[in-house]
Amino acid sequence: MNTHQYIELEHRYSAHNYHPLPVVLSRGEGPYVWDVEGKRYLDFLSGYSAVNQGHCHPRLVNALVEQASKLTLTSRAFHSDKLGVYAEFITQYFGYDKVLPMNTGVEAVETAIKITRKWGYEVKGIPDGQAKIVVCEHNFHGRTSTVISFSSDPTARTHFGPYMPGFITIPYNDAAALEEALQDDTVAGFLVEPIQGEAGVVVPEDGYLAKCKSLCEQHRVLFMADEIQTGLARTGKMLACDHERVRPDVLILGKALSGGLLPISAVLADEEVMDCIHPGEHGSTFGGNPLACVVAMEALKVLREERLAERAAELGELFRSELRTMNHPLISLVRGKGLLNAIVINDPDPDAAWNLCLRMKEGGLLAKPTHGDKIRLAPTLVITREQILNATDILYTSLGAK
Ligand code: IF1
Repeated sequence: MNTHQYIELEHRYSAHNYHPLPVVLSRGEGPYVWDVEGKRYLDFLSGYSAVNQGHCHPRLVNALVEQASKLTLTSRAFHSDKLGVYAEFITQYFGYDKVLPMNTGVEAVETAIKITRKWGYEVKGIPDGQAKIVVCEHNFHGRTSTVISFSSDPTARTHFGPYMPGFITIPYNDAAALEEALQDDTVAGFLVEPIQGEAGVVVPEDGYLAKCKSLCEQHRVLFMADEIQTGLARTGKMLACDHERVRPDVLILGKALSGGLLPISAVLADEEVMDCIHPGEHGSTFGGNPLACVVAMEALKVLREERLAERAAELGELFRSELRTMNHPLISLVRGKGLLNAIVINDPDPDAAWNLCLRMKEGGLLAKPTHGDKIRLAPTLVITREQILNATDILYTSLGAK
């Protein structure tokens, strides 16, 4: 079959819950993917930062294959020989007392919400049923019914009600707004993306996270960092919070925790928080399965041993500098940190960003617009300097004459 036939098949039998770029991929290796006609592309979306280690990293594939032939799932009805080893590894890796392993990112966000509410009642002493969590406008934390309840995006919310109560929305990048919200002593947590990814890679001002963490400490509120997209070396540090030396009370990870091989997520916290959860109160069939434990440990080792955070920092500077010196009238803004970047397209045509992505695709560079006029540009972190420069050449050519 060819591209058109694969797309037709998907359209016929799969729900229309996405509008993908018209490309059908069949192979990935490092920074590259190939379509069914054998054309090679630089992947500048990287599974929305799930493939930080590069497509099909050999160490991760080997770890997966080896464990898959031994034991993949015990459920949590029994122990496995991998969970304790993994839990020790990841808690020491990030410096927390305990981890609660889940699968998808939104499951980890839901887990963080449940743990924070329970801590609010049982430790902070909030009257039962009254705990609130502060969230930011233009957030993206996943697509379950609870999480879209506090989305500010009509597309995410319309006709999915009734909505989960208990959330207060404030403007992003506005510590004063958080201070005001925290006057309410029924607030248990503040859930925030260190950089708003889906909103178009919105980087808050320097010091914002540190100010918010300090306010949370003053008001005995848990600082809950959703590092599902910004974590794991993507922004040039192991965690985006590390840029401000902020230590979240609740750390939420996903995506590249598996290097894109299978869904793995995690919530990390110290015992005062994590020990509010007792046997039978939370979990999932696949959470902490031995296959995920083995892959996640290898994925974290690869990030460190291949120095992918340092690489993201260095190549991110190069990339933004190249984009800015292009000085192309169609690019009104370049923003990002490390290798999580976006350009804002300056064109009245609502399809301008989409059409630019189509031209980039023809040139061998894959990316997709977010919220209309912004194009996220997030390669795998194993990309080389030469490949970054190749990508900027393709982008420049696709932009057309000034
Ligand atoms: C889709 C967006 C990105 C996330 C943050 C939690 C989750 C995500 C900060 C939930 C997931 C993914 C979801 C995917 C596309 C992608 C995305 F455009 F949807 F918003 F990256 F920006 N917190 N983001 O970014 O993790 O449950 O998906 O594992 O739903 O289309 P998940």
